[in-house]
Amino acid sequence: MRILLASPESNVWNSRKHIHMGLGYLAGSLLAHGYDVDLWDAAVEEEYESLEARLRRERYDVVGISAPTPLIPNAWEAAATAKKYGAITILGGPHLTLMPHESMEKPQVDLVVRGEAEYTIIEIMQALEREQEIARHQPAPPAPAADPDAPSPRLFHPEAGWGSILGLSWRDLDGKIQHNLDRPLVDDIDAIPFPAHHLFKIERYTNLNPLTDGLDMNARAYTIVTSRGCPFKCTYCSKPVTGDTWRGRSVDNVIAEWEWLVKDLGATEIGVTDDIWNLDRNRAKELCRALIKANLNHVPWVTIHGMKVNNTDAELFQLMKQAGCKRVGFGVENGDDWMLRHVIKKGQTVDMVRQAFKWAKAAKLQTMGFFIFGMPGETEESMEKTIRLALELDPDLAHFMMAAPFPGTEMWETLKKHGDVFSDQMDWSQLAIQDDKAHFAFGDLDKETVERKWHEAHRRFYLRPRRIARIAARRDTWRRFPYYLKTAASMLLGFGEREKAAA
Ligand code: B12
Ligand code: SF4
Repeated sequence: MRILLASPESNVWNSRKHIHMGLGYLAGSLLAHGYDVDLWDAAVEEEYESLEARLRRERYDVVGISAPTPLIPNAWEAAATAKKYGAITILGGPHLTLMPHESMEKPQVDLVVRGEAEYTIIEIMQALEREQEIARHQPAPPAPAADPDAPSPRLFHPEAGWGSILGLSWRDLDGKIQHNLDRPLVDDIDAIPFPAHHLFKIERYTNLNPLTDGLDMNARAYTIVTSRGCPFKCTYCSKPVTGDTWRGRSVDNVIAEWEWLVKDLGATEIGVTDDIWNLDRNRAKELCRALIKANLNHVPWVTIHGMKVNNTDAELFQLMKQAGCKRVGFGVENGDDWMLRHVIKKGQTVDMVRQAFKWAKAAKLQTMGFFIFGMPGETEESMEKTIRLALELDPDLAHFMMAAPFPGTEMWETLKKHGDVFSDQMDWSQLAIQDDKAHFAFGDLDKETVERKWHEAHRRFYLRPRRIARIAARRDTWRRFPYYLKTAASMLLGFGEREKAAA
């Protein structure tokens, strides 16, 4: 049985293209069980060959499509295309874990998988094999389509064992949608096969931080997940798949994958994409020592997402530097302690942030800060404090984002209770976090003010003479000048859509 795993893409501005580890893990699991699997990632395929063209050129029995919330409309579209070419369609990923029923109501979606899926996907393939056997004797009727031009949803024989696959949503022979019990998080994550890194067309992906390192389309930038989950509950954070418990891989298991990336696949940069890489500080230090011992510290690596400021110390940053780490990213979020404590609930203070940056800079690591604007309860004054903190910390890269309410988060619940912007007709594609539009107004704070402060943050941070001089002195700035101009247009010089309309 041939399987294509696909990631659709929105037209949201994004500075980088990273490999999709969810699909990589699923492909790794399928290969380990002897299945024939290919990847199609719109981020790097679309300009060469559309999904439709691929499906026309090659026949796949199953097409699996991944979607975070803002990409779900693209995923439905991709499923409709796959269905046209006769494939069984499976959707999975964060949005499907949150809202499986919504997608099961689409006739072009045959199966929905909730949660981690390395084991679920194998059980699905096995059930499909049993299903083929059964269908030889008693074929399942297609469900009648309301619209004769619409695709018919696929119905499945319960005897094939569909009902016992945890984390699966499917349709029985009466066309009734069945949501099986949830699948518990995988306990022993060392037992999961490595992601199929070798299947990615790695030279088409960008380096991990093109904004500071140049847009190198030929970088061999891989990512690695050394742990899954996070016990914190920041009110904006959506982590439906990896969950609220932290599960670390053993140091030996991580080193084995790292060695494969460096020695066999020629990685030139590695990104650690854990939710919270340093929850267990001792393990983080052990991992650094092991990278040094295994001579893997000559390939630079960065923490893309997961450093929490209050799980750090000076020794950790020094060890990271010796282990080859080039840059650390921190969720700073806000410059106002009241906001951090009562609204964001991040379990950190502004002083903790200052201390972590000091240690990281002393270890000669580059720094990156993530800042959020427009959380419920935010004021113009708290946003001003955030801008001032960004200027004071002066990271090499500051990511300013506008709060995006994902279902399942505390922020979503707050807005549902008090806000008036939500309905069942939500346009999910509007929830992209790298967009230049505020996603909601709350209390006295209107969208225009949030957008104005967000643009102001970019201008005040990036247009400082010292900063411009630093960027101008870099050789690759001039190599990628057109790309810089495009970024500047949307973030530095631009106005939000609403500001433009009001002007
Ligand atoms: C690295 C990362 C990125 C990278 C790489 C993107 C990628 N697609 O992997 C970059 C920077 C490019 C990125 C971009 C975006 N990201 Co991102 N990203 C992450 C991060 C930190 C790690 C992803 C990861 O490796 N997870 C580990 C793997 C094992 O889990 P997984 O991908 O969920 O896959 C498992 C299951 O979901 C399931 N599954 C997934 N796909 C499928 C498909 C099928 C058919 C099946 C059966 C199962 C299945 O099986 C997989 C194995 O168990 C996560 C946080 C997190 N912990 O997941 C955020 C996260 C996924 N990102 C998020 C968002 C919002 C985005 C953007 C939409 C941001 C934007 N522009 O607005 C874009 C979308 C880009 C895209 N095409 O997907 C949100 C999604 C929230 C939500 N409710 O949907 C997360 C959860 C962060 C957060 N806490 O808010 N991201
Ligand atoms: S933002 Fe980071 S620390 Fe907070 S809950 Fe999400 S993963 Fe955990």
